[in-house]
Parts: sequence; structure tokens; C-alpha cells
Amino acid sequence: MRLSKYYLPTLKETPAGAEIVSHKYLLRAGLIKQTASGIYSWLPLGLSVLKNIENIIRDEMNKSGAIEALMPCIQPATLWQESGRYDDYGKEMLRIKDRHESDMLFGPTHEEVVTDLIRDAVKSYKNLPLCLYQIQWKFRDEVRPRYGVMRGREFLMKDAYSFDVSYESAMDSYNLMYKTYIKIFKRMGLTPIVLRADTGPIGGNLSHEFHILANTGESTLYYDNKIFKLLESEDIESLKNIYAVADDMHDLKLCFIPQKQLNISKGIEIGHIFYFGDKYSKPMNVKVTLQDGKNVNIHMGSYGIGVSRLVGVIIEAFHDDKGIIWPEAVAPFRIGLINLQTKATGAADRIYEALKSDKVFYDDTEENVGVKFARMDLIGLPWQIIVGKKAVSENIVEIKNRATGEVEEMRIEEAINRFSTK
Ligand code: 5CA
Repeated sequence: MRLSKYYLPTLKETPAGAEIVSHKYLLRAGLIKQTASGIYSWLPLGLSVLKNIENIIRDEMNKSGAIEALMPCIQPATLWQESGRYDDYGKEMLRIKDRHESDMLFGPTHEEVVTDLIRDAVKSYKNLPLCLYQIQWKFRDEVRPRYGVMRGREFLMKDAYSFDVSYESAMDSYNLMYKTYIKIFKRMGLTPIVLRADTGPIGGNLSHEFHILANTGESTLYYDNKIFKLLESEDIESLKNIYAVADDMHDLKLCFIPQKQLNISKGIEIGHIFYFGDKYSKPMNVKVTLQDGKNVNIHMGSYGIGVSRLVGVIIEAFHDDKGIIWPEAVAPFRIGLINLQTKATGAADRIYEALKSDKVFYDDTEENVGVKFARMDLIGLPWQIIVGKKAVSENIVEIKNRATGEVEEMRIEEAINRFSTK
């Protein structure tokens, strides 16, 4: 992509109201623009990161055997009246009336819709287990939308729903998602802290939260530092037994963590998984026939990941005072090509053509050197190829690693070779 043909409205100054680093950089690097409080437009560069995050999630969800679907944003109130949640949900739910005066809502979550979706077709134990997921926009009219995409009103979520014939089978589904979540976050370069959690308005009796450590986090985490070793082992049973809680000293006392193993840090919730049995299948009357002819309510679980929140979380985890430092797995482009020789574009053009435009972001503008360097550091692409005077005289360019700042000189062919092989 050539910058001269792209839409990248970067900002020199930090806009007022942006308190945390991810919010500042999201706005300054031209990734998002606020449309209304807690509601954002995704600009091309931001959308590209959002899609990369989506695709990692999609890939691991598919590998786990879950199947992608897409449910509507707008839902009828009748389904929520059936589950009994319509009155409980309160002001966080955006309630709408259609032209026939029917009560509708913008979905804050999809337990009711998905239960309704399967209830006519799933009648026998032979249809189960089943896990459906979607990546869909939600709306929650949060009291205090803040920190950019961290706590939005409109936000993108990956939400999955599992259906099983028994508690034992539902635990297998739950554990599989637990494992899949660790894989997903690791692929983004993140180390999740998994906590036992409250089930809140989703309801149910088993739940874990996945957090990322960050001093701008809204929760305080208390956890056993053995968790890091166990995360490497991916031993789910031991992980589930390790004690970690958020914001709750009372629980902490109940489950003693040896003082020298106790870590206390701020965290941001990036995922939340729930097992809630028949909380929805019972009031909505969703039953399957077992092998022995008995009818039982389906056991359900739901599994959420804050997809748009993750864009902010990754910036919180990977940045410096110059800007963002994207992990390669989610970077909008792999390479930033900076041409400092505005009168002689031959060398830079050649590199651009050779490396294919989808992974190279080419600053082909005539702006001054300082502006170009600062902008490229701000948008945080993992690699920079800097084409200066030596490109013309000696066929040599500089390769800069954005994370370490290390600069290496090499011949143009060598640079092309290096980035086209990997
Ligand atoms: N139905 C369940 C799981 S599918 C559910 O709604 N879970 S949740 O409420 O915990 O949300 C799932 C994830 O969405 C959270 O872990 C968080 O990462 C993200 N999330 C929740 N609220 C917001 C918000 N206001 N802004 C951005 N992300 C949010």
C-alpha cells in the first residue's frame, strides 16, 4: 500500500480526554475515530488490525471444532421475556421500538438468540455436542464508557455457545474452550492470567475470566505466581485449581495463596467463559432425547472474547514513547518502507514491487524526513526499510527492527530476499 493513496489521518497532538496510552495511540496513529461516546469508526489501519485479531480467533475456534455462524444485532424482546432476563438487564440494554410498536433491543449478548436458533433442529443426543460461535457487534449502554475501545458502548465480541447432553460432556466443552483461549492469546503475544470469576448477569455456576496484566486495568488481580509455569504446560486441570481472583479479598482469604507466591496486579479482562447448565434451556424449553429415551434440558456454556478491546490491550502491552510496537501476528502491515530520496524513487519502488503491496506500507510522500520517521514509529509496523542516499550510490538500505531499535545495513537484493522468504 502506498501512503499517498491510503487514508491515514494521524494526529500530532494527543486529543483531550484520552487518558491511557492505547486510547492516545489509537487516535494519534489514525486507527479509530470517535463517532459518539463509546462508539467508534474503524479507520483502514485499525480495521486491518481488528481483522487480523479476528482471524487468529477464527482459526483457533475452527481448530477446536466450533462452527461459525452469524446472529442478528437487533433482537426481539420476546426471547428475553421467555428467558426471564428482559426486566433484569436494566439500563445497559438499548431498547428500541419498531414501526409496529414491537419491543426490540440491540443485543448485549446472544444466549437467548442462540438457544432459539437451535431449538427446532436439535432434538436428539446424536446432534450433540455442538459449539456455535460468531464475531458480532454488541451494544451495552455502559454508565461510563471510557479508555477508547477498552470500555465501549458498541464493541466487537467473539461469542461462542456450547450445547451438551450432560454435565460431564459440558465440562469437556468448557475445558476445550479454556485451552483454546490460552492458544488464542499466546498467538497474539499475550500472557493471560486466568481467574475464577463471578457469573454476573450471564448467570450460572462456573466461570473463569482471562486477564492481561496492565497498570491501567480496571480490576485488581490476586494470583499465585505458579500460574506462569502452568500456562506453559497447558495443564488445564492444574490451572483451574490454581487460585486467582479479582477485586475480592474475601475470596482470597478463603483460598490461601502462600505469601511469597502471591502477586497483586492490575488487569484488563479480555475473555470470559461460563458454564450455566439449563439456565436458558429450561425456561426456553430446549430438550434432547437421550439414548435411553429420557428427555433432558441441554447443558449450555458461553464463551466471550473482547475482539475490539484486544486492539487496545495489545497496544497497552506493546508500545514505547514513540508509538505502537505491533506483534507480527496482528500488525496491519509487516514492513514500513520509507523513501527519503523523494527525487529518486527507483530503489524504493523496486523494493515495493518485489515485496508485494499487501505486506508493505510504502511512505512515498514528499514530506520531510522527521515527519516520516516519527509517523512510521507511531504506527508501529514491526520492520522498517529505510531508503536513503546509500541506496543510489551503493545499493544499500537500512533495516530497522521497531521493537529493539536495531538498525542493520544491507544490499537491496538481500533485504528483498530476507522479507520475501519469511
Ligand atoms: N455472553 C457472554 C460470553 S459469550 C458474555 O457476554 N460475556 S462478557 O460479558 O464477559 O463479555 C465478553 C467479553 O467482552 C469480555 O471479557 C470483554 O473482553 C468484552 N467486553 C465486555 N464489555 C465490553 C465493553 N463495554 N467494551 C469492550 N469490550 C467489552
